[in-house]
Amino acid sequence: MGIALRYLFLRCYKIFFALMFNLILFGPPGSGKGTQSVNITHTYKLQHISTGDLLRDEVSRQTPLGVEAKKYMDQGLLVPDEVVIGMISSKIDESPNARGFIFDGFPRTKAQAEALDKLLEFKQTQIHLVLALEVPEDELTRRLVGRGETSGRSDDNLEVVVKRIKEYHAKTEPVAGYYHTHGKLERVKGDGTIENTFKLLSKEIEKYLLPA
Ligand code: B4P
Repeated sequence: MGIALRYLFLRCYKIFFALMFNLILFGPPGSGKGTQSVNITHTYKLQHISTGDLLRDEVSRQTPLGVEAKKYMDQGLLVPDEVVIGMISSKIDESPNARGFIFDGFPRTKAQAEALDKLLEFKQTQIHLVLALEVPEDELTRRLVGRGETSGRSDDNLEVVVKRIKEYHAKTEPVAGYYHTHGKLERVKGDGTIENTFKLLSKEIEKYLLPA
């Protein structure tokens, strides 16, 4: 399809079928969700919602929620669903005029995925695409332990990273099956450079949305 025709098609699609474009960036800890979200947010002008960042903010302000969440995060465990779902709901409400959202690190359980569907349905929108970053486990460990050497993040040490990856396989990986069943999942190789991974992700996004 020529560029002009593709542009016209995408515009019509947006007008008739979707007033927003909502994307989930999915993958194991250290797969680059946070890193790539920054590039995607900048290029496509989507509103970035990272549950990891929101939780770390609560922790640093020592709110009751943060004090509770820290107990789980420091052990490499997922924070309870009801805490995370409540946070997401108010975050979506803060940006009623967003072009769309990029959900980074959320949903991480099937209960969170179902809750997100309900929240978006209430706002007469939906998840359009789920991009799952695939990175070998030894590379995940290398990245996170490497970051821990400079970031001071209490969950980026070998012992906790191993638990986070285990928690991912037990509770989060099944979420990919949920979106696959709904025909929304695309797998993308995430073990190349940051730039190459961004190109692969952009190729998938631009089937729906052009840069703003
Ligand atoms: P998150 O903050 O979501 O982060 P993450 O899984 O650690 O990493 P991400 O995939 O974003 O990797 P990043 O780009 O940072 O979670 C932290 C904790 O919060 C969880 O363990 C959990 O306890 C809690 N939590 C969060 N959301 C939750 C939810 N929905 N429900 C329950 N609990 C929740 O990259 C990692 C490193 O790799 C960086 O140093 C980066 O520079 C490097 N890197 C990235 N891409 C690279 C590349 N292509 N090549 C080389 N290095 C790369």
